[in-house]
Amino acid sequence: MEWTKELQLEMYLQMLRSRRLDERSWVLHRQGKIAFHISAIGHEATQVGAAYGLRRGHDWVAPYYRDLALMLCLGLTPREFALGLFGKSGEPSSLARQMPSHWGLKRANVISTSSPVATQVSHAAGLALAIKLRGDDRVALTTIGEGSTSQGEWYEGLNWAAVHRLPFICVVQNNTYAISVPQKLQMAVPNVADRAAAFGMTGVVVDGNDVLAVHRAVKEAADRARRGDGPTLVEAKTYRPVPHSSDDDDRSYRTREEVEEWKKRDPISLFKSYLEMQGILTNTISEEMESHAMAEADDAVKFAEEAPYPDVEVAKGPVYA
Ligand SMILES: Cc1ncc(C[n+]2csc(CCOP(=O)(O)OP(=O)(O)O)c2C)c(N)n1
Ligand SMILES: [Mg+2]
Repeated sequence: MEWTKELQLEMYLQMLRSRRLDERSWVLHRQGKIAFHISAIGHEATQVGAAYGLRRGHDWVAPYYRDLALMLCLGLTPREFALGLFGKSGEPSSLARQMPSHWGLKRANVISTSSPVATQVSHAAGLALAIKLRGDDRVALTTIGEGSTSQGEWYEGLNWAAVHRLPFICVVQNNTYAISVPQKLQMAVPNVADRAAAFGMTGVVVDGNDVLAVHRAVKEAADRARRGDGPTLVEAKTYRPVPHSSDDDDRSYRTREEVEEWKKRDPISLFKSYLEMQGILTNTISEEMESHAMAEADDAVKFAEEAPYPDVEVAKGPVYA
């Protein structure tokens, strides 16, 4: 697979946009300005690679809470994200009725996210069935953490997708923890993707810190789905270097040394060095991109801080209609 310079720079910028906005969200939380944040830091290569493997805006996506970088690639604006952080009027996912990062973006074919983990998998399998019945050329992609693959919905969704050879992709973002629970207490196999054989679908393990590798894997899965050759389970191995959410203290279940080790595999640093080595990313471009990402985060926060809260009648309304 070949990647143009432009495409690689675009993916790099997407990773940077997500990281800077995410870091800003942690600061807002520590300043006491927002109540909650759940982070995509460390997962940017997985999510940007997956987004770019799709026909964005055409394919259907059932994401999970950690998908900030994925959502930005699908067209969620930083302002819209920030409105969600502050619970302000105009938030597109649920009119600010759900917690932040419970995505939904109608114009981008992103369906509403529910808090119980793995429910998105059955939704995506249903979307994939609808696509097949209509005979269109879309695919349905869902994302999930490795811990949540212990839920029944995950087995049911994947089995269904395999039995009916649906245009379905499940990207498992394996960051080795489900809050405090390590992978070895969730499953007796080394790879989530090893289970693909039991469903009768293609399973792929990929380096989730390598945006190009994830892009290739998801693009191949989407091509397979569009050919009518059925679903794919893509497992992206990555890491979460920050606490599970702003409500978690990760010092209680892992060492600082372990977290420090991650810095050697930070997906943004890795891709940056690669692009510099290839002569694709120059200092000038890099600085421009940094300023762009920072300005976007500044603008989003200012916009959301100044935005009004929803009217009580709107805030009380249902999430699902
Ligand atoms: C059915 C259900 N059980 C428990 C929870 C609480 N919970 C929210 S996130 C989470 C951990 C999920 O870990 P993983 O699937 O590995 O995803 P990660 O957060 O690591 O990306 C848990 C247990 C929930 N939201 N839904
Ligand atoms: Mg996890």
